[in-house]
Amino acid sequence: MTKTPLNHHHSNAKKCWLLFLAVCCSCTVLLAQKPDKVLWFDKPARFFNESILLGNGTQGATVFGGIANEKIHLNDATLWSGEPVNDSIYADYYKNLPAVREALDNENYRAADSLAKKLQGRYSQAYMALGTLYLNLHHDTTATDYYRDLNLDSAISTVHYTVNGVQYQREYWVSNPDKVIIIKLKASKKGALNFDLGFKSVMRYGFDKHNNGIKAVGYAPYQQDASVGGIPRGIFFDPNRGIHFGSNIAVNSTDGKQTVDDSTIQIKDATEAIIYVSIATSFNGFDKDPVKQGKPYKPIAESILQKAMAKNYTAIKKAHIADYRKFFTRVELNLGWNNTPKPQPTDARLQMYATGTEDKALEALYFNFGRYLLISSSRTPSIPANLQGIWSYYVRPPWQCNYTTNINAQENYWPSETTNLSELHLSLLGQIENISKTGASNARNFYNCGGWNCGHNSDVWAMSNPVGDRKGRTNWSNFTMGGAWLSTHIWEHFSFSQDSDYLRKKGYPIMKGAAKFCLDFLVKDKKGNLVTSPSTSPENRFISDDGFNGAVLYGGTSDLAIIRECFIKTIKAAKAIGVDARFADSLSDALNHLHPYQIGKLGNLQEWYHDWKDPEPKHRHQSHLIGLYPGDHITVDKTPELANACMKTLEIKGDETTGWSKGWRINLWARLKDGEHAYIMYRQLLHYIPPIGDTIIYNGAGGTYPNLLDGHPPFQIDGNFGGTAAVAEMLLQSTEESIELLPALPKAWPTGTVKGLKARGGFTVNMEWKDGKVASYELLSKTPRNVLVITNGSKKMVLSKKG
Ligand code: FUC
Repeated sequence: MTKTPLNHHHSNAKKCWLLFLAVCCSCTVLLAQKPDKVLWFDKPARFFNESILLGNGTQGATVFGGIANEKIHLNDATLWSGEPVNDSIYADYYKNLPAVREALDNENYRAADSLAKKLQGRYSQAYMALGTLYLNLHHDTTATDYYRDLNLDSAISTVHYTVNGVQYQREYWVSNPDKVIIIKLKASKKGALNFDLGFKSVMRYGFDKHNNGIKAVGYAPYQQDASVGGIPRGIFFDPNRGIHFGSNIAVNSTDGKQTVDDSTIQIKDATEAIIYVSIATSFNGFDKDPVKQGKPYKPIAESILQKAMAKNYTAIKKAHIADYRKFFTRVELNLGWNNTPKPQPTDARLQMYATGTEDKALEALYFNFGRYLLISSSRTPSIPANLQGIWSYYVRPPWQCNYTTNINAQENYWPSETTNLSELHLSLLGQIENISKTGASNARNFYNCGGWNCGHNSDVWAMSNPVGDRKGRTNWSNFTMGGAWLSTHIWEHFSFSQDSDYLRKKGYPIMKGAAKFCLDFLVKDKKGNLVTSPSTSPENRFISDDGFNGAVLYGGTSDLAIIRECFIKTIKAAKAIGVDARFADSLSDALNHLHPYQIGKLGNLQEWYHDWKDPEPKHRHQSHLIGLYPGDHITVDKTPELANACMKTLEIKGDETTGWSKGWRINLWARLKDGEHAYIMYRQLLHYIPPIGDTIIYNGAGGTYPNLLDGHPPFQIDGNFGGTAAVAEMLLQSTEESIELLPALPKAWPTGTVKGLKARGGFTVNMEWKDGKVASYELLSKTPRNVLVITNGSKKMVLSKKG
């Protein structure tokens, strides 16, 4: 193995970039920036999709960077509508199951579709906006030299501009160690800083008496009914119910005068001021009443604020940077900078990229930004990143901003292990544990089965019932495999981390419960093979032989693919910790009797039990390909016919689809070892979507907004995470037996380096490649181990180094 130092990062390319900057640009800020680590803009954000998102994994701030009028949306991962799940209302729903099965046995798909609605329960609750901080600066509304950025090296956003010869600077960040949101303002001229600050909320809210600042208090609705068909339904507030919050806001200024009333703070004639914001909610766990058993949110918010204000500002900042960098710096990616266009705001770069311009640093920036977003949104125990991470300003967010467990919740966590953020996966794994509890009643109530399951959604209350309120469209409401799919994340976490203690004590029993539900739920088809009944294929529809456009059938490929993944991984888990050999045998036996994959007339992987036509052949979902990615029981090497059929399915679907779906397809093409197609789709994912205001628009091409957020449309964070995972998947793929380097490298990335990617088996991989071939690499693991490495078409056993 040849070894070259990994940290020289194409020094020539970098030198060119810096030289170019020095010649072309007089602005020192731009000189110092890295085009793969900084998002920047030359004007304030008008809309959310232009703003900068900050977060400590629980509290979030959305910064607009307004000149005279600044607003910052505040969020907390635990502020949701609703109360703990009451599943006793579903106790006898299983009595509706036999009729659906009978209709399906009789091939009466029309009857099955309408009977299946009796197997639907309530919709999930919604993630809530907490409030908005308003700053009115008493100076002109127009400025020169405006600059706004987010530095991914430090998770700090800055804004500066000049008004009447005075330069104003701001710095924003959200600290995880100290739990506060910080905004520091500074004027270049003594005493030139004059502003007032207020808080508003779309929740019910008011202000408690406070001598030194603002104490905002409020509460979320105890019930928020999802909109159906775009029509909003009930939203119910009661001060004695639901999650309550407190947000304390205070300012430290070096000089000047501070006036405080209960709802505003005024600063006059200051030179520098630091705003501290703390947030706490009464949420105390998925099964605790947030009022009767709620957390003392008011004293918590107060104590966070007092502690932070008593601390040295620089110390808080240092602790924030160190804490964030502990995660962020684990991976360093360089795809080459040679053809990066001249320094331009991020939105302009995206627009140029959409015209076909090469910008490898932008491609790396998107990857880095995805890791940044996960670090910033996924550090709350048992509360994973939701459809918008933690950033939402709606009372009625799109799709309730919940957890959608037929792809979206899972896709959020695809980069967690491969890009070396394994601890962040724990938020999801904790929630899966909670879902396994509500899911056990669910399995019993709706299907008379053991184990646990989850339908199409979940929320902060770990709800798991099928949604739809008995009127929902069956193509998505009646999904039964959310739990089985989620359970595979437990294996992924073990496979990468090798944490057998976790697997034994926590993970395996949950996996076993998910598998037990599937075992109980399976029935025999007319040939004696095992199938699910009823079954759906997220969120697609078929046209049956007699022309019925339906969604409920038996033996849908996606259900069976998820069950295969669930069983294969549960068997592996049982073996890894040496338990339950007999249960594992029963799973192997069921695997051997599952209705096998079928290849359709068009050479595609058949989605339905029968080779039916699709009313929408280009449908965004491709859940029947789960065995190829994120699963691994379909591979180019071991099951080439099935892999080919998957490819055919993707070809039929084409490349135009929603953001998350593009994110998924890049990974699928990478697993098909087609780096060129993966790259085409990566460019598609980065397709520029112009900001069109804050109204929620549900159509248009999927892609990327000016602030690099994924557009379904509307904004949905899963595409960011799917895209980030996909870059890793193009550079490295691993199984429990082997590691393949550059399995799907596109021609566009002939030269590069990556440090810190993770492979199954607990390995860390650093490598460098030149002319499309691996030039050098090193494997590190806690204890040195032999592993089969595939590079440049050849295989060899390599002993990893300790590290
Ligand atoms: C599923 C998808 C939609 C959207 C929603 C949140 O229902 O089919 O495209 O992503 O989740």
